[in-house]
Amino acid sequence: MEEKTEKILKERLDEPQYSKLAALNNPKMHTFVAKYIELCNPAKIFVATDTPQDIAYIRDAAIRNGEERSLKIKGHTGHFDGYYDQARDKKNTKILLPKGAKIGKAINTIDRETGYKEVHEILKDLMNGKELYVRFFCLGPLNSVFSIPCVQLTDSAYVAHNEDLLYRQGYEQFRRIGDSPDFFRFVHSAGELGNAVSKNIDRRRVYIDIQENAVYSTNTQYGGNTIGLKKLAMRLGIQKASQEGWLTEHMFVMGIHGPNGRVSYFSGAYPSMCGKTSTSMVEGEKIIGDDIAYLRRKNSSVYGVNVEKGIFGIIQGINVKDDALLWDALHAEGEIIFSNCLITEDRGIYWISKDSNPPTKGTNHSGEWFPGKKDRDGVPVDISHKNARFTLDMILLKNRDPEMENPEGVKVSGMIYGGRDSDTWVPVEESFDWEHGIITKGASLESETTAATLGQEGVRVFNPMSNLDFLSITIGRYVQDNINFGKDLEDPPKIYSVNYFLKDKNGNWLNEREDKRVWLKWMELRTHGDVDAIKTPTGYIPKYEDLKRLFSDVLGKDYPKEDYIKQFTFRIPENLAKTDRIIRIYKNEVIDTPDLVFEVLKAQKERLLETQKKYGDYISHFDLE
Ligand code: SPV
Ligand code: MN
Repeated sequence: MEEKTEKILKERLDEPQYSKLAALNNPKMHTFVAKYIELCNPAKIFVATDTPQDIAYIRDAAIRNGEERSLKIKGHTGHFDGYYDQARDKKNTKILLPKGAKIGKAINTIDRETGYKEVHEILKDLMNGKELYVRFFCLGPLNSVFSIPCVQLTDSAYVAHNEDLLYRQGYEQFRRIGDSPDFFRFVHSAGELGNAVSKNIDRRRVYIDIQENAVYSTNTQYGGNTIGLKKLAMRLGIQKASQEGWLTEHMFVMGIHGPNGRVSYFSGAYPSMCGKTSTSMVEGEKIIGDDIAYLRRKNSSVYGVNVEKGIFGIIQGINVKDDALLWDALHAEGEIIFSNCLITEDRGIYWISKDSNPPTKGTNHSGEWFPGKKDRDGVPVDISHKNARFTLDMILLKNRDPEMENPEGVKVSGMIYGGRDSDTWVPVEESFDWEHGIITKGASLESETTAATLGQEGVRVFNPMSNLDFLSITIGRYVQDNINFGKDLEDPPKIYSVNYFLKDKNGNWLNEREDKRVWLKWMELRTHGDVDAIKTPTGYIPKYEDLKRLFSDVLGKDYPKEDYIKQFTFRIPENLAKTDRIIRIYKNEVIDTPDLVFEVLKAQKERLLETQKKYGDYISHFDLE
């Protein structure tokens, strides 16, 4: 290491911590750590290796410094973020954009020099009086072509503890990479605390430096803003993937059981709160990951891995009937962090719609809570925050597929795109081919806003591949990367859309939550050509007979023909409006739309118009042709 770096590290670290750092032969990492120790000026520094003792030190520190409290069930802890620090801060999350670079207005940016200076001024002395944790992790399985080593600096033991549950330990991976500069860097400080929460959220910043593969996060605690390896690393991953010819996707990866012991792997992208985690956790199937996937090409197929090894999931609405597997895990002994839930007097946990017996007092993110409580703006305070979360290592899950640690990844047979859509897409549909799927399903993904977000309900928001919030390259380039990725593969994954949120004219849901188990089985069969399908202008839909059999086999339910007709009636006016909307967005709001996007969307529009001429607006009789 450089002399200056060595001097800083020797001065600031005690001998055991210094030796742990010095044992890694990576001068770039050493310089980075020394730079932020000098700037942020913590009182104390702890360097964690992959040993159980070091991991336990972090876990205990979170309790010791009041960021977490022990709960009734062994291993469970509760944590609160500040009342106004409960979600990803999109406004203050910015890509540091180098001079002259153009990325399009859909992506939040700040001039690199200005932003770099601003956040470094904020970081100055920000860890005053606090302990800094230096952590090493690995994105993707260890020792694999997918692995990306990461170093995280944080003054929050809660953040570091979350990462222990969510990511593979990476100290040994750092040993393996030697002096390679190819790693991601994260600096986080919760800043000054009051009542154990970040006090100065006006100086909350999440700045992403794509030039240095670094992210700086200040004056915030909420996981989506602070857990470097999650959505912050995703921006760096998207850029890296784009340069190297692979994909970083906001996708689950899961194994679906077919006939005769067959398991086929699927990945799936859905915007937040659209059923991504619950799909990956359905009964009877196997989970590899619930949130982020890396996908690479090999032997003319696609292979995928879970970037993480744990789940940071939304807890609202999890109930014994619909989420049996998660319910069991959340009630068993084991290391679980509950963030922004209600903690009852007997140190139990409660969340919105857990069961029909809500407690009448307790402590939540707003402090002491009671029914009818309002915040300072007169807004009612729910029993837990809508975005309240649980963090667990997937080792606690019975349906965890050990293949998740396979350094080769799993072969992906199908990719699914799903959004919240009350009236346009049918519940499940297969695209004609790779390009058609990427363009009319992935790149055309929209989702309706819910009561869980501010503003009007039911407004459609464009969210290509459910990755818009995390893009660090232009939308056009990202879509082109996706198109290129599957182009000349002999065996590309089939691409599907799903829609769990169809409603009838009176606003009633057309499907039950568990119906998705049938759609998954149908897609699995389709990838092997085991069932036929009906061609529509937008893709292939299931035949009634196949669904009837699957509803009976999978759910033990009858599936009346009327239900099929209601759900799978093809809606031409809505599909035409959607196609026009997407064409308009790619024309007006995206600076570098590939021509192919317009060609494929226009061809789809032509098919819709022709079909409309022949059969009218609403068609439920394709199968009678
Ligand atoms: C999401 O919102 O998509 C999440 C949680 O997975 S967060 O970490 O906030 O991104
Ligand atoms: Mn997510």
